[in-house]
Amino acid sequence: MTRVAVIGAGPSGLAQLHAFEQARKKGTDLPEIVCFEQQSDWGGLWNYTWRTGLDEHGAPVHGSMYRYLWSNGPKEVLEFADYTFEEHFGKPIPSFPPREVLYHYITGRAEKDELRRFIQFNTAVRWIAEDSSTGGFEVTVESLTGGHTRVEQFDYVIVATGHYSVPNVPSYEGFATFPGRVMHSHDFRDAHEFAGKDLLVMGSSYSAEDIALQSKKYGARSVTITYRTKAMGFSWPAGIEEVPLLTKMEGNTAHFADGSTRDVAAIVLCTGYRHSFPFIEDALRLRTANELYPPNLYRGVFWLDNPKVMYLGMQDQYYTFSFFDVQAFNARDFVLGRLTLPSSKDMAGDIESWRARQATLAGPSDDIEFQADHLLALSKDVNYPAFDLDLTREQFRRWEHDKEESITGYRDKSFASPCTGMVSPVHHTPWWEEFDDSMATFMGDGSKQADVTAAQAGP
Ligand code: FAD
Ligand code: NA7
Repeated sequence: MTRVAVIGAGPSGLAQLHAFEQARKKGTDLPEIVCFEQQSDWGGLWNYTWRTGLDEHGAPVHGSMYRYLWSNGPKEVLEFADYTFEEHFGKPIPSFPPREVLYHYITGRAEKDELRRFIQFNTAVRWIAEDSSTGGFEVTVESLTGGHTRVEQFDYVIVATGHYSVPNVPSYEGFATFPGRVMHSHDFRDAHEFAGKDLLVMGSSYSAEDIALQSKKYGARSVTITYRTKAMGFSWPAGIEEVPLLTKMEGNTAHFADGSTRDVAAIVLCTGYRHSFPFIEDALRLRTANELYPPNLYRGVFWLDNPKVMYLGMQDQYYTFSFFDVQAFNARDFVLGRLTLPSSKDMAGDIESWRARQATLAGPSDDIEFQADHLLALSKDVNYPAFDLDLTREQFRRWEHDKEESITGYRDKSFASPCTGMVSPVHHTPWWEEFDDSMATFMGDGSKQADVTAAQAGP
């Protein structure tokens, strides 16, 4: 029997299992699907852990999410087309939910599908190698609870291990003698840690933006953000400011490229992550920066030199859950023989044309159009349910505008579902004043607000 290995049970891996399960429900005989997940439960990054450093098995902690994390984009742009928020929660909910609510949504669909039956938890993939005698793969897995290692044969391998877990950690002069804490955003867990302190945040992307805001919200005395290429340029609340790149630390004193200085008590490096696949042999290993169209992946999914190896969710991400779904439908249909890939030369040409366009992108608006077009192209040959993709393009544009208008207020806006057209209610408490991110509080009286939305809703 044909065997398919899915590595990881985060949103991408679960999307893959869901895609297969959808086919099975429609009468397709499935190959044997085995999903290996090194953690004890599913949800990937959304499965919050307090741990940092090494996990209970002595392996690097996968989790990079932190307490009080709220969705950084409207939930409407990531909604599963075949399992809407309204279906899951039984009522419309606001557009920017906290982590626990999104976790509930992602795993709710997986529960409904009973996907646990495909997954071996506490099982880490240690090595994947081509098996030239069969044309398939030898996959070495380790049971973390039993301590046993075994080798299994598979015909297809789908890598869904994420790429926001292995931190990119630069070093700057003076870090070694800095008398405070230097940490990467991967290890950031609770903004209360910096209450009353002067904090230095390095970076100018999503993590820097959010961790600076979180830290101020939960009581940091000041937050200085140091950027390498370009300031984010938002209208920051009092107590947050952006300065050019750090040149060195001298004791507690940070020196910046414009000659200014600040005394700080702690440093958070929001300097991004590395795509890391130490468990895949060289010939199959994706090597890429965090970009929208990584090299050597046809459709952003199929490994050019051997398309029986597929990667999900490896792009820099504007679209997430629905994008993973459409990728997973492509991978599924290839495995089921419903999707035929072009010649290697044509696949290489296609990758190059996307990457050539990628090289011309001038900023987030272009990026969003690019990724929406990518999603559209991926949808063409598979039967993923239709949703209003053009509405999501517009919503992303509005979201960008909302952030420019108010970096502390953009999460208070409301959007319409691209699947049902239902307009979300506005959350009962402005995000900047909401210190409780629990699902109970979030859901508490959300329904009471449903009737105020029509006046405030945009696209
Ligand atoms: P992951 O969620 O990383 O899951 C990968 C899974 O693979 C994990 O469960 C891991 O344990 C498992 N795994 C890894 N290696 C192995 C191995 N060798 N063997 C077995 N199992 C393995 N996206 C949004 O849409 N909205 C947000 O607001 C948002 N906020 C974010 C905030 C932070 C701080 C970060 C880091 C990311 C955020 N993201 C957000 C993006 C996030 O990448 C996606 O939402 C999503 O989690 C990606 O899913 P994934 O399955 O591809 O990867
Ligand atoms: P990103 O989006 O990859 O951004 C990384 C940032 O780190 C970016 O601003 C980089 O600056 C900066 N960087 C990288 N290396 C350095 C060095 N050596 N010195 C100074 N600055 C550096 O990662 P994020 O963590 O923000 O976001 C990843 C995901 O997590 C995202 O999906 C969010 O939803 C949460 P550059 O602009 O390249 O000069």
